[in-house]
Amino acid sequence: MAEFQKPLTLATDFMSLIKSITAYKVLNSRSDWTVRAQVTLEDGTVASQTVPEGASKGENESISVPIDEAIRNIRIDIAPALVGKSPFNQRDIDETMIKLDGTDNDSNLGGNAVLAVSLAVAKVAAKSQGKELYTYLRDLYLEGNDSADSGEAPKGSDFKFPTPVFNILNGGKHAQNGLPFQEFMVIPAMNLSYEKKLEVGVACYKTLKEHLHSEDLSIGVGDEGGFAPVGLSVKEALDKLVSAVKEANFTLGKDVFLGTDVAAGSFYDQERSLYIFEDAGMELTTDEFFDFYEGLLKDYPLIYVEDPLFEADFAAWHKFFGRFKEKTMVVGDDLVVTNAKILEKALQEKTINAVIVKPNQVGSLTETFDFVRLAQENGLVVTVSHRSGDTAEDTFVSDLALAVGADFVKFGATARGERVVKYNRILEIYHQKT
Ligand code: 2PG
Ligand code: MG
Repeated sequence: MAEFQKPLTLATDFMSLIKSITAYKVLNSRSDWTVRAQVTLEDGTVASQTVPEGASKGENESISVPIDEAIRNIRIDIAPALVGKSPFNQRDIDETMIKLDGTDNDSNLGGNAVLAVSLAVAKVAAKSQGKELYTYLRDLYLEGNDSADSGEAPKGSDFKFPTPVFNILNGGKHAQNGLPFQEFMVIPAMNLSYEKKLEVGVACYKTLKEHLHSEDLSIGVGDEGGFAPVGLSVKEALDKLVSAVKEANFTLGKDVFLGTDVAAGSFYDQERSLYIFEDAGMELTTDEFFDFYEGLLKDYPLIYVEDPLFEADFAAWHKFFGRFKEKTMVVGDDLVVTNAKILEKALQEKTINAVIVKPNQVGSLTETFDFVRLAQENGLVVTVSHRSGDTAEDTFVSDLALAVGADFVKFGATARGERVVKYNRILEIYHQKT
């Protein structure tokens, strides 16, 4: 008797299942160990993925477990649960791991373990289909997008190229140079080509270097490749950016704008409810800090302000948003930690008009997509970001930015291999597409 044969209509009928998953440790840019997961399909396709690690983290981020535990969890717990599954059903892969973990912050298996596998599966699936990762991710993203027609996501073969925000002067936890704000950024005008925008970032980076050197300030760099001189106040740091932009012959407020990631939680004293600028000997109440921002927004073309306040103080964020939203993008990072549930709250309480996207804050690709979808449905500006501890082999966030149609990318300065490789990957795609 003839055997029943399934009609070969589904593309997945031709596709390979997961054969094995393993993991081992590799080094990141801060000389810390990180996990690399490797996934092999039955058809022999192999892909691997490392995960980054932040220094200034939000309290609600997915929890990384120690490296040896992460490796063990991938080999002993995650691999048996995923072997035999289809790598093309990303939601099933991610939900299986989330269920296996059983917590809402990945603290059993480790967000580092779960994310490494989640992203490696997407990569191996793309590779097995012979697709570029950004194309595969775009299709995956749009599949779950009910409002694909009305959202900001790219359609068909159209890809939107993001504007980089270049962190060319480092402070906070990335530099330990006494500068309280973490990142000082130059942002090229939106109407330039991606390549031109990179040229603008490079030019400002170089003039900043010359400028600091001429003033006998250090030109050593911080974790994200920006310069990290000691002894500058916030305003002096912004003044250095202004000089760099001018010396590169750009017009500030026309060709180039400024931005900052305050990472305010890293210098907020929760017990005393004060923002502490230790080196400057300043202690500011939230209201005083608002006045400080008023001055900054008056004096500098700051179009991007990330984490201006301690993340748990939603009432202050609401007030800040009401007061400054016409003047600048109010960007939530530690506030929302790439978590759709927390974003819902942030939206209800009217606190932000822009978000940062970092897959390792939430622990899986599916949850990252759910977050971006919600952000875009609500008209928020989207920035896809690296972490301060990152690897030079990892360009997943570059492809992700293209896939979701991000408005901005934040990959640090145009220096240090692990930063440059991410800008260059978008350049590579840019040349494929234009
Ligand atoms: C941030 C990030 C990346 P970290 O705060 O936005 O720039 O820093 O990875 O240390 O959290
Ligand atoms: Mg941040």
